[in-house]
Amino acid sequence: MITVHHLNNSRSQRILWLLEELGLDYEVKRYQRNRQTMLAPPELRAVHPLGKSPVVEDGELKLAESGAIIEHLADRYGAGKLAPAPGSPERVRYLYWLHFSEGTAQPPLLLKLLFDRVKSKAPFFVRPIARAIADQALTTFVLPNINRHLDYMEGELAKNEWFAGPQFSAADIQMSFPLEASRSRGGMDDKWPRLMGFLNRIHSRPAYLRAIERGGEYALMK
Ligand SMILES: N[C@@H](CCC(=O)N[C@@H](CS)C(=O)NCC(=O)O)C(=O)O
Repeated sequence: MITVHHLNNSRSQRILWLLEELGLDYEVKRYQRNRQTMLAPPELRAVHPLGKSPVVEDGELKLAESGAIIEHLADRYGAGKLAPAPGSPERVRYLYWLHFSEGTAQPPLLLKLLFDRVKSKAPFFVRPIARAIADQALTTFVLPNINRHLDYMEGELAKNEWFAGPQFSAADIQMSFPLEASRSRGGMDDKWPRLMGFLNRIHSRPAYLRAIERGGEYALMK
């Protein structure tokens, strides 16, 4: 039996979606973010030392890190369905986007979340200074990087319908989270029509909808 340690409104939603695409049975153990801090509850530390989600148990194996989990599950159970054949050009693109998602796309989106929070939550007496510093970081580094990433991904989807090529793959599942986060807090809108179209296409997939029912609340932080 596969068990997914799932945090509400989080990356672990992708794992539920992948398991639905693969048609596998699985158990979901749910954890709720702290409403003030938005951090994971301490019980997740008992599952994995980093205390983050997702973590998957697959028999004896316990694995964290979305990209590794997705690669493992698609290879072990996909029978070639969601991962292009090793050695093919699609496989190389598949690996690239599997890593790009967390390695390149996510960092400025996390910084956006943090600096926006600094601006709204800094103590009253330092707020003007905190805002000035946050704005400086946002305008010089964070927003230009988010926009460059969006332009780049838009251009890549002009070449193929899906990230790895003409076929939907687990790399599209991995890429869903930064694109959903970009739409929710990174300013992504109709200026990037292919990326918006990508979100529309994935959101209408039956497996995506079933995973939302299994996982519950999935509203990404602004
Ligand atoms: N790169 C890791 C990131 C894991 C991660 O940061 N997960 C978030 C959920 S979106 C989390 O558990 N946050 C709660 C916390 O840090 O306390 C992955 O892709 O699995």
